[in-house]
Amino acid sequence: MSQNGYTLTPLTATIKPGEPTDFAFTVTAPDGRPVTDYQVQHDKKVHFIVVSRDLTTFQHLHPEEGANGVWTVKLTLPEAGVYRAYADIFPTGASALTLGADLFAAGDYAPKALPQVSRTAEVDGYTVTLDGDLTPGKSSKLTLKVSKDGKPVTDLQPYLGAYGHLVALRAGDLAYLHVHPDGEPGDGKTKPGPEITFYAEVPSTGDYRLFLDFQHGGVVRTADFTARAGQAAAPAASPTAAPSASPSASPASDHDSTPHGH
Ligand SMILES: [Cu+2]
Repeated sequence: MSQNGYTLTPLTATIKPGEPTDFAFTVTAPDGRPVTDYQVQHDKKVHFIVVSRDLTTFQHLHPEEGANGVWTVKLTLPEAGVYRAYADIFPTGASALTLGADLFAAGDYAPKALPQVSRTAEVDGYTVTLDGDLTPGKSSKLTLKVSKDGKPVTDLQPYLGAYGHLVALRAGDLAYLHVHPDGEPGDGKTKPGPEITFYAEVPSTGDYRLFLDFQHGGVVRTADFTARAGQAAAPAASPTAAPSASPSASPASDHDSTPHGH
C-alpha cells in the first residue's frame, strides 16, 4: 500500500458483491498531498488491476481522473470475498510504483483452489499457449502464442501500446511481478502475432498466475495460466538458479524503477 512515501488510499469503504460501484481512491505523495502529476505508461496514467484473493478472477481497468487527485473507476466485485487491487503508476518526479489495497465484498465466501498448472488457456474460441519456464532469480523469456480455430493469429491489434499485456502474480502472497514486453508495435521488428514475448523475473519457487490481455477483432480478452517456477531444473542446473531474495518483488509492491508491461 505504501512505497517510497507514496500511499494508495481507498475512499470507498463498502462494495457489495455483484453490484457496480464507483470506487474512488487517491495516491498521496511523501508530503501527504494527493498526487496530481503522473507520467503516462502504456497510454494511461493509472493501470488498475483487481484480482480475487484466490486468483480466479482478474480485471484490468483504467480509472478516470477527477479533481484534486481523486481517481474513480466503475468496479464490480463478482462475488463475495477478498480482493486485491493494484495501482500501477509513475508519479512525476518519483519512479514506477505498484501500490496495493485489499478490498472486501461481504457475504458467504468459498475460495476456489488454484487452477492447475497449464500451458494452454482457452478464451472465447482463442487458444493461447505458453512457452518458456519461470526460473527464480533470473529473467525468464515467456512466449505466448495466440491461435483461433487452429490457425495462428497474425493480426493482433495494439492495445495500450503493445500487442499484449502480461500481469504475473505470486499465488502465495499476491506479489506483483515485473514483466517486460519484448518489442512494441511500430518498432519495425515486432510482429502482430501469433507470438507475444515477455521477460519476467520471479523471486522464488512456487506457483504464479499469469494474465495476458490481448486485442483482436476490436475486443480485449484475457487468457490466464498457472505456472510453476523452479520445478523443472535439470541436475546440471546452475546454482545461480536457486531461490533468491530478489528485490524485484514483494507483497503488493514493486521496487524496481523500470516501467513494465502488463
Ligand atoms: Cu492498464
